[in-house]
Amino acid sequence: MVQHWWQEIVVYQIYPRSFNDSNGDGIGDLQGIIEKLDYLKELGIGAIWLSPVYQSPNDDNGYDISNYEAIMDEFGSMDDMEELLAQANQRGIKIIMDLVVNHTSDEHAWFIEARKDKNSPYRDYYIWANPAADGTTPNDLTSFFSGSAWKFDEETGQYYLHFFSKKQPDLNWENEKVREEVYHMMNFWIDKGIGGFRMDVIDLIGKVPQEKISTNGPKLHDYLQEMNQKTFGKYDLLTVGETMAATPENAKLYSKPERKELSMVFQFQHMNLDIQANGEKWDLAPLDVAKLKEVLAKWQKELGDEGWNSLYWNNHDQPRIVSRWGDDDKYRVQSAKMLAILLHMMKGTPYIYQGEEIGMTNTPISDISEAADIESINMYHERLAKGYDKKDILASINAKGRDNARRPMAWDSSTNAGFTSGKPWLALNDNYKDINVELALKGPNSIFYTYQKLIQLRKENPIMIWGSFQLVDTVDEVFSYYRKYKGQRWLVVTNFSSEVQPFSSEDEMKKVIIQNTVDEFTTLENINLQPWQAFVVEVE
Ligand code: TEU
Ligand code: CA
Repeated sequence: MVQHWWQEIVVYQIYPRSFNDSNGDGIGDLQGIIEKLDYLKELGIGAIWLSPVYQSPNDDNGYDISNYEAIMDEFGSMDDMEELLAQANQRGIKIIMDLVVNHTSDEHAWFIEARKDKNSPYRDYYIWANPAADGTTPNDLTSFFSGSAWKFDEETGQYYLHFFSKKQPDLNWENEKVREEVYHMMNFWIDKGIGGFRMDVIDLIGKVPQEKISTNGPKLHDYLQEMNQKTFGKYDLLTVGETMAATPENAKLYSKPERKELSMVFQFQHMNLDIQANGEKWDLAPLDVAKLKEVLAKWQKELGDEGWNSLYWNNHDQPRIVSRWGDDDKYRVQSAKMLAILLHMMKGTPYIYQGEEIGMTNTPISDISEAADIESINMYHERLAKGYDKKDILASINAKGRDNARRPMAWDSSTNAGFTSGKPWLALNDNYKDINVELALKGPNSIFYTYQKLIQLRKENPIMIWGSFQLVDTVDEVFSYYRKYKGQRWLVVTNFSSEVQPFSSEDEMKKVIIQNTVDEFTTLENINLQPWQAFVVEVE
């Protein structure tokens, strides 16, 4: 297995709008990120995944791009971007750009031209279809943001496809000119010295809408191999595909080195475990820890030697993990540390989402007027119209809404947590006086120092990167596994519950690697694990 730098580091995701505002307009920006690079250096991360910073009308907060080679006005200028790249690289931190090429904004020049005229040279950059015989939508494909995936365009009397908002028309990847435009843009950014790309909904680019095929279309891997060959394949860049329909089997197709596609993918199977059968993300169900163990162990096993895993609990689309599957009340610190140890000790590249390292929590709302995210707002109106109870709809948004991840970062206990000197674009969680970076850096036992130690351990111990994974058979709520490498054996033991749980091992322990309590271990036999207790020990 060839070794790559992106297998040895931890990536930190920044959602620029909510990270740090340097000019008092209430919106995070690039200069604000530059101000915090030393903080990220202290955490020890090796790369920053930057959510989109390109020009955008912000219908979907930057995931609707109107110019791929210009910076969004609110975030700053191309000079600021060049300075961020230089300042990060000086600190040994690479910048991973967010590549959003399944769709553009409807304000992109290509779409403005395309919608003008059926004979425009840009018409086939997008996906158009005539109305059905009865005048309605071409078929019943639906958008991820509620409603039909087809929008009627009066000007030329045809529908265009949009799997996300109406202002995010899908690009037609069958069109070679589209592919060439994308590759040209990617090389523009590669030439600036970026460390790689996160690829937004990349398993949608092979879609065949006429046959209602969305993910895993017939030409998906052909396109990825062509993209690799025409852009990043010549360099050693980190490329991570967001693949909502990935399975351990098809994930090998993306990350098997000899296939020359991607470094790794973000899979969603663990993220979909607290959803009712045949439901949407909003149809809540409790997490079954036994299922979580089964899913994550399968990914560890299947991609063990034939590909590479990403490891994540959080991102800008997911609720805060300590609220979702930990305990954000009595055991917030303990459970957040347990979740960090459990994830970072697995085989793969870990991703930390801004605020995860200090245990930031979800931010409940009591009225839809407090929501900013188009996905939540559209779902609210759609379900209200279908007769759902408003209380239930808000409960779903409070559990799974994307604004939970987008509340501004809490830097200190001053007004607006030091995020902005102005009015924040989205209100902060009012617990920032108790949960912020300044407090975290002071407290020797903060969640931050658990993340910092996990990152340091990864730098010092090849077993964390290259060791094999073997699940240990335990009671349902205990998630335990070995990592083994060149005769070394580490045993990871976590109590994924707020109750005391039994654990016993005949392994003879050598030393404690990391733990979230102060227990002194003399034996591993017949232990009563405290709520959310986690430890890693080296064993004979
Ligand atoms: O997300 C795609 C996607 O899968 C999301 O719709 C996700 O499943 C859902 O939001 C879970 O709550 C990517 C980006 O990460 C997201 O921010 C964008 O809104 C979307 O694509 C369109 O670009
Ligand atoms: Ca700003």
